[in-house]
Amino acid sequence: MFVDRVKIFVKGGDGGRGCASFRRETFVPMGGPDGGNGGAGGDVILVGQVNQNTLLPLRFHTEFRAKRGAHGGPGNRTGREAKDTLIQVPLGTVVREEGTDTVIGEVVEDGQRLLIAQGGRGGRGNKSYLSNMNRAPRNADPGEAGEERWLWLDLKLLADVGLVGLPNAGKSTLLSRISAAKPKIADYPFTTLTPVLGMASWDDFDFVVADVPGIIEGASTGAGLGLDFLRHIERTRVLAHVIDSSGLSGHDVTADYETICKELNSFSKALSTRPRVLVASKRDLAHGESDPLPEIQAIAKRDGLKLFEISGATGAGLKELTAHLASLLQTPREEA
Ligand SMILES: Nc1nc2c(ncn2[C@@H]2O[C@H](COP(=O)(O)OP(=O)(O)OP(=O)(O)O)[C@@H](O)[C@H]2O)c(=O)[nH]1
Ligand SMILES: [Mg+2]
Repeated sequence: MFVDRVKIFVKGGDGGRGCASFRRETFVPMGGPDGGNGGAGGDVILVGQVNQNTLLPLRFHTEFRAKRGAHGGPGNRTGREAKDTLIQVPLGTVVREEGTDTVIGEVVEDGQRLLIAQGGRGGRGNKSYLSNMNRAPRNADPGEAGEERWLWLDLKLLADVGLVGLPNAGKSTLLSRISAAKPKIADYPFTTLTPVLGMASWDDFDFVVADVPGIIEGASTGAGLGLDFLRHIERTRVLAHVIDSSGLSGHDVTADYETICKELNSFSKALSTRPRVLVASKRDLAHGESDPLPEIQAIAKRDGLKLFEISGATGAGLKELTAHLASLLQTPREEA
């Protein structure tokens, strides 16, 4: 199961109590106040982890309470600050407040820290109330309560290229050939159930390719694996639309093509204008009259898209495709 949305409860540690105490020493008759302040409670902080790619661990552990600060002590002893509670999350984690849906922040870099629940300040000890007006203050404060709230964490994968297409089109096969990723590949639809990322490279330029589950009609409103994974490709910079061109799928390629475009467009405006290339897959299987390539070429021409003919089996066309994707990504955004 790929978990990309979890709800968690977080609470910063309470501040330690301030201390009310007076110096008592032999030969010092009227010792002044010497109660120290309480220590601050720990914060709850998210930390970006490049090696992590799901929010799954947070499904089993949903409550995070940071430690309270130590209480102040006599002899001006300040309570120790509590350690922060760190939660490791994958890059692309977006945090929203439950109820209001306000975005609190987003973790996008390795090691990036995002404060999600502040620890309370320590209470003042009576020493800090000492003034000319009050030489013997007896008041000390309790620590401030730590901030607490419910949050939604959503994961959006950060990839440069998103592979989109119908189930069984050959997306995972393509990813496995242009990167070291080992997605599951099989001759049935919906083999890929969770997005898989792979790192492809061309001439020292590395880029991340996301293989997502196949898209079917109605995906943008939740059909099939639906919205969950369309979110993942929302932020890719380039889409590679993979079309089975073996002629053996029994599908009408133009209708298939339109289905995917329609779903992407209705999911998000931004996706509909994303730079796109067409990939005719499984070329090694195509032959004769049933070869749908002319139809795919016509679509490419009509929509002004660059077309790549590839085969995951023979490796044909993969270099050209990888080189082109790399060059698209290296072009500044406005021109890409
Ligand atoms: N001969 C040949 N078979 C291919 C090629 N590409 C994919 N296949 C086969 O087509 C089937 C589907 O390939 P996948 O890569 O799993 O397809 P997918 O698009 O990832 O499918 P989903 O994950 O279900 O959306 C598998 O049996 C592959 O072995 C190719 O270039 N040539
Ligand atoms: Mg797949």
